[in-house]
Amino acid sequence: MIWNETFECMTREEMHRCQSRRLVDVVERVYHNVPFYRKKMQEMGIGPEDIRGIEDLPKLPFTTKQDLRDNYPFGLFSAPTTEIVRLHASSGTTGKPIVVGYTRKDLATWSEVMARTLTCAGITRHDFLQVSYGYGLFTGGLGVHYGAEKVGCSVIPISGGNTRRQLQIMHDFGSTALACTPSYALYLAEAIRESGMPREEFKLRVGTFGAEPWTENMRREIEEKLRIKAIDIFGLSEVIGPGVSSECTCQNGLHVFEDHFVPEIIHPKTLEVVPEGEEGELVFTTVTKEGMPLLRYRTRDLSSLDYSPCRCGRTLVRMKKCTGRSDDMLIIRGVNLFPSQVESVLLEMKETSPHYLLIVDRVNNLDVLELQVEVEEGFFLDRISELQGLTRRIKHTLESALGISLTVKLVEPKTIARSEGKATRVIDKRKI
Ligand code: DLL
Repeated sequence: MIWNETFECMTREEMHRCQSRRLVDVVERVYHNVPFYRKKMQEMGIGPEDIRGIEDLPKLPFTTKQDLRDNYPFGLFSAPTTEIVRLHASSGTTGKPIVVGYTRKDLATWSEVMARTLTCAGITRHDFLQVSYGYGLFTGGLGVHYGAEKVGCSVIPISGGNTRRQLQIMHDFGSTALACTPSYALYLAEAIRESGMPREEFKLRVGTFGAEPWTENMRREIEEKLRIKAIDIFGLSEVIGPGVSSECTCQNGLHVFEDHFVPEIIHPKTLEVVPEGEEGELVFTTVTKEGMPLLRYRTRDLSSLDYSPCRCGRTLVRMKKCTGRSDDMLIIRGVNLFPSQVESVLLEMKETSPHYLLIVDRVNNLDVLELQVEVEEGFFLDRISELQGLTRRIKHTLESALGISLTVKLVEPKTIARSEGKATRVIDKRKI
């Protein structure tokens, strides 16, 4: 089944015309409403009249996470706050989050693209959908929720965590569909096995998984262990949240909802658009958003685009499953984390040096994070109680700054290997 055949199955020419019309409108909008974009365009010597269609996209300026941070919190909004009806946020490169604002129309767009996403996975109003993404500032929970209500599913807004309760509800309510991160899906699979509840008593048949990279191997493992079809869904807060693209049941690339989010692939160094099919950095222009439209937003996610037709009948371009990034952002249990966030917290503490190492691993299908940090020279603490106190303080400060739990290990000065070039800050042992 296809949710919206008009937009999901149009010819390439029709899609071009649709994107062109919408691009012209959005450029006009941001030029007049967002000083940041007006200034950028003026500096480049272009105005809205220079953008006549989608072929003019490469003339427009890029937007980066840094730009969002510089304009924190609401500087890139293109609608007055009286029109903004929802705010969401995700981690930025330092302590400050990235903030996004939605108008009522944006929420309707979001529900629409999420309804398409769920339909792509074969989810219908006959399904009981357990939404185990976090609800809150993170876009996962509420994003899936509204789309699922639009489809007419029986939505179970259980949010993340509390695995025992997840299993009980899944069992007792007869959940047929599951939405969560792929790593949590694997964790749930193990938990079902350990609970001793027979798999036959569960009705689960499909899952829509995303918010972090996962491989074909992981897909196979989830599909075997949970005995379901595992569908990859992609999105980012800056663009809308989940609902940017989704696999269909062919599981061969993710259909981008390109009538709303126009994708490009650029070379991360030269910033030139690469030829079709080549891998590079994904860039999105939101052509229908009102609250915070973005021009050529650099996601830092690596992928490629495939315009060939798909067996499902959708003509929407497909992006390759994302498995890497062109920056150092880590995703740990669905939470985005930059090593620089850890560094800025450590730099504020006089007892620790900025020499540190983040060790990420996956234990029982759950990501675990350990921080090893050197104690400042001359500060080495002899008393165990002092050491424990400092460890607790670092752990507490980081956990509240990052929104993720971790273990902290203090090490003696000069024990973390120094490198001659770029320091190694992260050892990622997860074999996904
Ligand atoms: O993770 C939105 C989302 C929620 C997507 C639920 C899918 C499901 P952010 O927290 O802003 O938003 O993180 C966005 O997560 O730039 C990618 O690096 C990564 N990411 C999201 N989905 C996938 C995926 C949500 N399917 C960042 N595969 C993005 C690989 C993904 N990486």
